[in-house]
Amino acid sequence: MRVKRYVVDSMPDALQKIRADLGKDAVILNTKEIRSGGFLGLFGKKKIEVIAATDSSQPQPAASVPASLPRQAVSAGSAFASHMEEAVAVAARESSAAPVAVAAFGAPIAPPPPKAAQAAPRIRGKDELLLDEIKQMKEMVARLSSGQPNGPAYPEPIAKYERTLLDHEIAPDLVERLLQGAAERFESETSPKTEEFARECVRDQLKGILHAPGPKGIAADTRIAHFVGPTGVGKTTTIAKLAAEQVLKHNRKVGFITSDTYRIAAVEQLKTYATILNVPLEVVFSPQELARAFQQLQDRDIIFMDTAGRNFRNQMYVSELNSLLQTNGRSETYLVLSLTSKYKDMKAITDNFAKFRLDKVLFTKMDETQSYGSIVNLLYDFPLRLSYTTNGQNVPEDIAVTNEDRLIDLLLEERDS
Ligand SMILES: Nc1nc2c(ncn2[C@@H]2O[C@H](COP(=O)(O)OP(=O)(O)O)[C@@H](O)[C@H]2O)c(=O)[nH]1
Ligand SMILES: [Mg+2]
Repeated sequence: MRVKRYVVDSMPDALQKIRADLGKDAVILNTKEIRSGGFLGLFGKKKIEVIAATDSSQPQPAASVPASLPRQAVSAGSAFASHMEEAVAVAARESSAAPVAVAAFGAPIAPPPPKAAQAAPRIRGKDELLLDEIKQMKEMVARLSSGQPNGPAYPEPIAKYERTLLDHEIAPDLVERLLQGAAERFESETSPKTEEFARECVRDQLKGILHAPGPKGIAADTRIAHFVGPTGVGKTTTIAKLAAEQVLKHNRKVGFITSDTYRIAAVEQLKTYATILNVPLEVVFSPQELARAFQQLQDRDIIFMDTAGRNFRNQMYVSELNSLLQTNGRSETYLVLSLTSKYKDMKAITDNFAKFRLDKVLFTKMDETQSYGSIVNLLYDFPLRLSYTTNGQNVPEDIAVTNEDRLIDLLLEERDS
């Protein structure tokens, strides 16, 4: 989602700019008359301020839209856009006469739209994706509308991070909390109020969430490492990467156990890596067979246990899997999550697992996204420790212990969106 603020002389000007910047599917979230220049806001030139958004992060080729279209309807290019136009049109109509607040993106915006303006009931029967996008948009409008009435919520050098952190899909209420913390320090300390100091204040807030004492990676005395998580996130591939490191770099004797017997291909996949690395593999079909598997692998320094990715939104599968996990001190359980998943799903899965023992979280597919906010969301919501991040399909190289400082740099980098 991209949101932009425009200050223009007339609505046709705005439409033209929005089409060029945000593409034909952009929608207008709010419009307002303002005075620009002048003295204390008086005698200034009358301008129109327009806040527009698009659900796409890529600019799209502009379609020609006649300037006579109603002001909320930038285009009818997609089902999403047209539904949002409808919803936003109501919001704008209902709130146009109300006083103005200043919030996110430094843009003056109207107070929260009344219930009638909520979009979801208007599009019953449309697919889930559509609902999801509209929900995001609703949250955005609500967030824009919840600003404080007397000026920007944060000092300027802090405020600019709001957009960046939201772009990374850090939860809006968490962004607010982080920036409030950063702003408090920025204002209370005697350090010069520079951009660098502002960045440091925001950095420290993020670090407070991401950092946990203790080793992130597989410790030298780890005896069993379990990997759990949904299907297709990259558990087996990650095990191969980590096992290679243990064999090649640390000269440890490695063993594999897999309980993923739901798909023949899954066993074959691990068998292939086992052959390449010359590592014994035991396949278990039930918790009762585990003892035998451990017996077979008793001479191994470390055992990697691969598990079936199932629908872990279903609590029953979680309990079943939990019965396979060893809980002695030298074992640890890695929850594997893909950064390409929606945070809501990650949270539901982690919630189910959190009742059992999870130690660390491992994020995969960093190469497939530019939004890393779910890492922050997850570590804020759950007492897990960061471990590794993977960034590609190549075994063994595409993995590293997560470097918080580097991750924070990425989170604070302004993106061209
Ligand atoms: N782009 C990318 N693909 C990955 C990464 N890790 C795993 N994959 C791919 O994701 C797919 C599923 O991986 P797999 O290990 O079988 O997942 P599992 O079902 O959780 O065991 C495979 O095609 C992997 O090559 C990663 O970090 N980046
Ligand atoms: Mg697998």
